[in-house]
Amino acid sequence: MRSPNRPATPPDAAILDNHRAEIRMLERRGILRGTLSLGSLAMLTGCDISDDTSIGKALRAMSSFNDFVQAKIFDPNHLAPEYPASMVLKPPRFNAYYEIEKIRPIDGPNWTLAVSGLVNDKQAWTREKIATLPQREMIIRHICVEGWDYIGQWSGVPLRTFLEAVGADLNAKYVSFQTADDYPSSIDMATALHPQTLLATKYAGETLADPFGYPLRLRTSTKLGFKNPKWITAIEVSNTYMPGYWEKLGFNWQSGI
Ligand SMILES: Nc1nc2c(c(=O)[nH]1)N[C@H]1C(S)=C(S)[C@@H](COP(=O)(O)O)O[C@H]1N2
Ligand SMILES: [Mo]
Repeated sequence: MRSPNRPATPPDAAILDNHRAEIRMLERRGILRGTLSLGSLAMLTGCDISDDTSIGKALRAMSSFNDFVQAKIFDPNHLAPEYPASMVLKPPRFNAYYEIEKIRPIDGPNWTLAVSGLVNDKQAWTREKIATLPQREMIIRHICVEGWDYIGQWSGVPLRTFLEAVGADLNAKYVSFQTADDYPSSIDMATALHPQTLLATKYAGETLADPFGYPLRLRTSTKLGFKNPKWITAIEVSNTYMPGYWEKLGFNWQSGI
């Protein structure tokens, strides 16, 4: 029997290969640019950046330099622009590293959120308990590295509020997320505490629909789309760097300011 929070069909290597092919196509069309193009170059050349080749080393050095610069210029008080409700795209646009048909939503009634690491209270959270925390709404632009974007209206609990509620060490370096579809992701504490970083439970005032991360997903206004994990099952506060799904494939970890 499969575990309640796990999709029936975990994404396999073939699906990942398809996505790599898609990235190569976007690269040819010049859609991927800037700090990400080096990561894409790694994929284009088939260069495995976990390999200790010189190009691998160069790519890693470049990417950690980009992380360093982006962390330095991140302003914890600067708010990303918000938009009028009339601009909100309904329904939102879907993306994941596999095809939408493969999505198996989380088992809602049995879903719980695990909390671990540098926190005082490691009790699991239910949807009902999360709903008792103060909520915030924001209408922000979602930007995907594939070259598309949309305005979305997200509501939920500010991650800062949640971290305070569990007595997290707010001086820790990272907040990491595990998801039901094996898409680990992590952000730095400055981003986690930013007022426009939400544990989102609603889109356009309605409970999140399955493809968009029901029942809980991250929505940050300061990072690219891929840094917004959907279907979150666990949150960990730590000082250990954990590259996410796309970062392991060469994408820049900060990917936003
Ligand atoms: N769990 C999980 N979260 C994910 C992804 C994914 O494949 N799995 N894809 C990311 C990418 S690349 C983008 S652009 C956004 C898409 O979010 P949306 O479907 O709500 O637009 O989710 C991000 N979060
Ligand atoms: Mo994305």
